[in-house]
Parts: sequence; structure tokens; C-alpha cells
Amino acid sequence: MSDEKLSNLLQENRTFEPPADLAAQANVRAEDYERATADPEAFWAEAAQKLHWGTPFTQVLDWSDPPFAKWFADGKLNVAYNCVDRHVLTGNGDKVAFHFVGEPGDTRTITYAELKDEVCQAANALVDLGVKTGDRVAIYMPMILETVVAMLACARLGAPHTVVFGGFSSDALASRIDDCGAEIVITADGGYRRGKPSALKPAVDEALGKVSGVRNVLVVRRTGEDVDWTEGRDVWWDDVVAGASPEHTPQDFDAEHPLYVMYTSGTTGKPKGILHTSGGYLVQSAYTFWATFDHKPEDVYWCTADVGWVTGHSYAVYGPTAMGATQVLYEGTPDSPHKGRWWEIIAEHKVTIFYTAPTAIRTFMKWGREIPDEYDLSSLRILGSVGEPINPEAYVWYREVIGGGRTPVVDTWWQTETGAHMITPLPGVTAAKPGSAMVAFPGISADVVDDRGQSVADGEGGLLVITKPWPGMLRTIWGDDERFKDTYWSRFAEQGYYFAGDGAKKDDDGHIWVLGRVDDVMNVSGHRLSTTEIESALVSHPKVAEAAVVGATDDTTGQAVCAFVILREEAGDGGVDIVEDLRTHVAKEIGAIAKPRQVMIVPELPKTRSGKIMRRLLRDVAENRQVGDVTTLADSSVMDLIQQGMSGTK
Ligand code: 6R9
Repeated sequence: MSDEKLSNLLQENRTFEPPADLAAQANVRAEDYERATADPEAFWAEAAQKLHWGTPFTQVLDWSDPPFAKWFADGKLNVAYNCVDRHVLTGNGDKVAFHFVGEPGDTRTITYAELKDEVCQAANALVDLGVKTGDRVAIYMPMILETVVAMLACARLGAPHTVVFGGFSSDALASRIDDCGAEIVITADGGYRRGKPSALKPAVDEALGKVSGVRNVLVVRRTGEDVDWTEGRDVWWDDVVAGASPEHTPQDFDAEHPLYVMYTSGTTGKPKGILHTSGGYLVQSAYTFWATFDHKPEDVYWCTADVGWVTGHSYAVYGPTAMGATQVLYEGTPDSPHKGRWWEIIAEHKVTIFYTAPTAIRTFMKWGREIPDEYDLSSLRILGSVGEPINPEAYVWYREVIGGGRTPVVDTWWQTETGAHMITPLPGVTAAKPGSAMVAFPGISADVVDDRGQSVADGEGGLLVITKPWPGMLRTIWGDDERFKDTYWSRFAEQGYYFAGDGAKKDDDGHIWVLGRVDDVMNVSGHRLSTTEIESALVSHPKVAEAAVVGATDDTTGQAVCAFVILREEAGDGGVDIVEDLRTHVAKEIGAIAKPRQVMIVPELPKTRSGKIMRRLLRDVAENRQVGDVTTLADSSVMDLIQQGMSGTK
């Protein structure tokens, strides 16, 4: 019985057709799906023509040694040349590459010609510091232009970077530097967050006390605050980059040359260094950027993701610059100095394409629509979502309040490991359903399978897999081929499928609904319940802004549903019956089986820097355990707040 009701909740009956004018001029059409399905390799070979190849490839895919893929293997290219130089050479040097907006209000607009000069200067400075092709460079920076310049300078030299999110601790930084053997660290004195300088250099100093092998630290001056200085090791960016020559001849590298290592966060144990290489990764990030966002040369695009996260790599740096896009880059938080800051930036720069995460959208819902309503958001034509399943309520709010009811919302499913979009609607083709990532991108083969790897029927749930190799796929886990095979390829070894770690459902039309990590799926009295589905039910209650659900061990039912709920501001304390109201509401929406054992009203939820709720910590609270490792939280004091609240209610 509950299964049927779960399906009802997920099978939203609202659909939003693509706007006719957008569809008529869309970059990608329905026939592109047919072409891609008929011959995926030919499709990607054609997509690869969006790039400049110093040496054209003759072979598209080499899958002779699975799961180790080679794409475009005999082709050569320079990633930075593709992202910068070629736009200047084709007459677009004066086009704006970035409108940078600093949190304190400072701005800087940089054209592609200026970006090229800076990338060349930084590349020359890195060469002077002894960086050679293949050497690893760690980047620990705020969201400023120099971060983009540093990444592209590394790419230009064929020196793989590893960007470590600026909010991570010195321990996290040290373990990443150590794991990939970085010899140079690029950082800043600090950046601005929530109205004040937030130092970065001290964490680098601390990290370098724990690991060896780093020769130099290149320091960008951003806040002007005092920093400790190690003579001989530390170098000011201004001293070595500004004076360097803006001429640098890029060398072409093999398509399979390593481009970067991105460590996945939020998991326990040793972090996994996801390795991406040059050709295939750039093809898929550039092509999907162009297709999913229907990018046109006159668009102004803004992706709010931090560059310390994979979305920042693929959709704030590599994909958009490869396509010569004009972007906004914003340093700070959405509420600094006021809660309308993002909307003010959209109005000011006439942003046309906006890409953010459901957690941000739910925060704005909580703050109330009066705030965005004060700004002119009419420039927007496409909205994107990424990072976690988006509740239908949040989707519809996003489309209506931010998009004025005009804009398609593309709910893009992908992972650090996949490198680029994998399952998503296309704005000019797909009639989208709120909450569904819909269909595999052209040239991508995704399926939902049962435990034995058999494709499930429409209307059924199972595990999300990718059944054929794709250009942007991770090539391995840095230094650990066995872990790579084991983590992603062993579960469906017989079929040769990539196991994404997500649960998913196909609706009656065969559209894909990603339900969240399989470790977030609960088993209550033998019924499979998804945390996401119960969260959706809670968020559909008018007093609820945000909800996180975990399965806590329960003597009777195996697991029990525990919900942590943030109320909307206008709901006040929710009233005396709020807990019982919400339990009844879930029972009504989904069925009695899903009725939470406990509902806890909390002021905040614990989130990683990429906006994912750390359910592991909430599970600790729900099971009355000491709370585990909080180092990957964006704000580690959140757990204290939640626990104080708990002790008050007990
Ligand atoms: C890009 C990114 C990957 C995990 C993924 C899934 C969740 C991301 C989603 C989504 C439902 C979407 N996820 N996008 N779930 N709908 N549109 O987020 O990479 O940080 O590696 O996370 O995020 O669970 O497996 P990453």
C-alpha cells in the first residue's frame, strides 16, 4: 500500500512544456536524442568538434580494458587554449569573461583578452617556481578571479590541480596535499564571508606543519590582513604574477593527460581523489553546458557553486569558458549584507541563466518571496538545480517566484565522478515534471535496475546505473585503481555497469526520479522508504521551510523515521500542536508507515559546503549517540544549536 502512495507523491502530475519561442531556437532538439541513441560514439565525436584539437583524434573510445576508459586517445589539445586563447583569436577578446562581485561590494570585469594575459602570467610564474607538466598543485582559495586564473594556468601547463574548498579545515587540506603529492599550494590571505574577512593562510601554514613535499606557497592578497610568513617558501602572487610576461605558448597534451583531482567530501574514511582527464572531460562539460542551459553568445550566466566543488569546476570554470560564456562570479554568502543580495546581482548584471542548489532555494523560501519580489528578475530565461533531489514544492517556487512562471527549470543529476550532466531535462525539448531529472542526456545510457542488474519496469524503483562509458567519466581514484574498481564497478560487474550509489524510480512514463543515496533509504517494518519522499511530504506543509529525515534504529520496526524540521519564519513557533500536525500530515500524504516517530523542530540543519545535509550526524542525534566527525560541515556550530534545542525539549 505504501508503495502506491509513494508513487503518487513522486508522480507529480504537473508538467511544464518548453516555451515555444525557446524550443524554436533551442541548441538541442528532439532529433538529437535519436541521433545519439543510434550511435553514441559518433554523437560524442561530433560534440568534440566544439573544441580545438591541436592533433585531431582518430579513435573515439577505447574500452578494451574496462573499467579504464580512454576517450579521443590519440588526439591532443590544450585545455586553457580552448577556454581562453581561442576566443581571443576568433575576435571575442573584448567579450566579458567574468563580472566579479566581491562580498564587500568591490567589482571587477575581466574580458577574455585580459583573462588570457593573466592566465599566461600565472603560468609563467608557476614555471619560474619549478612547476613541470604532471606536477600537482593544490589550490585553497576564496571565490575570486585569481582562483579561476590559477586553475587555468595549471591546466595550461598540464599540471593537475586539486582545489580544496576554502572552508575545509587544515586537516582536510593536509590529507589532500599528501594524497596527491602536491608541491605547490596557491592560496590567499583570506576572503570575505558574512561581512568579515575569513583567513585562509593560517590553515595552509598549519597543514604544511603536518605534511612534507610542498616547496612554495603562492599567496594572493585579498583581505590585506596580516599573515605569518615563511621566508623562502611563501611568495606573494602580486610579486611574481603581475611582473611575469603575458606571453606563453601553450603545449598540446594527450587527451588522457590528467586535468585535476577532486576529493569527494562528506564520506567517512580516506577521501577519494576523483581523477578527471583533459579531452573527454572538456568535451562533456562544454557540450552539456551549451545544451542543458541552451547557452547563446549573448547570455549572462551565473552558477553559484563554489569552485571547491565539482559544479564549480565543470560549470563555473571549464564548461562555460570553453564555450566563451560571460559569467558572474560572486565571492560571498546570499545574505550578506542583506537577504536580497543574489537577486540584486541578477538584476544588476541581467543574468539570463542561473544555476543553484535546492538547499539554497529552500532557504529563500524560508525567508519569504517578498525579498526576491523586490528585484527585477525578468532577464532570467533558464533556471538550473543541482546537488540533491529538488522537492516539487521548491521546484515550483523556484519556477514561479524566481523565474516568473516563464523559465524552464533543469534539474541536473550528475556526480563528481561523472564530471558533467548525465540525467536532465533539456529546456527546449523536455516537458519537465517538478522533482524529476527526467531522462539521460543524449549520448548517455542510464537505467534503473534491481539487485541483480535487471532493468526495472516503468513504475518501479531500484538502483541508478550508467550502462555505457561516457566522455567525462572519472578515470580512476588517484593512486588507487582497486578502490576505483571496487567502489563503482564491482556491484554490477557481470553487466559492466557503473553503480552511482543512488536509488531511483522510473515513473509510468519511464522518467527517472532520483531518490537520493541508497544509504539514505530506510527500511521501516520491511517497507522501503526514501528520506527524500518523506522530506517532500513535510516540505509540502505550509509551515515547513526545510526538512531532513533519517532512519534511526528501532527495536520494533527495524528503523524508525526521525524528522528534523525548520519552520518558515511566518509560522513562528508553529503552535503547540505542530509536532502532531506534522506527523499526521506525513501519514496523510504518504501513509501511516511513513509517519515519523519523532519530529524535532530545529533552527538549522547540518550541511556540507556543497549543501548536502549530513544525515549521519542527525542519525547520531536521533539515536542518542555522541555526534561524530563534524569537520566537513560548512558551519560546525550547527550541531551544538540542534543539540541545545533537543535538551530543551526533552
Ligand atoms: C554534482 C554533484 C553527487 C550526488 C549524487 C546524488 C546527488 C546531485 C542531483 C542529485 C538528485 C539531482 N545529486 N544532483 N540527486 N537530483 N539533480 O552534486 O556532485 O557532490 O559528487 O554529489 O548528489 O545523490 O549521487 P557530488
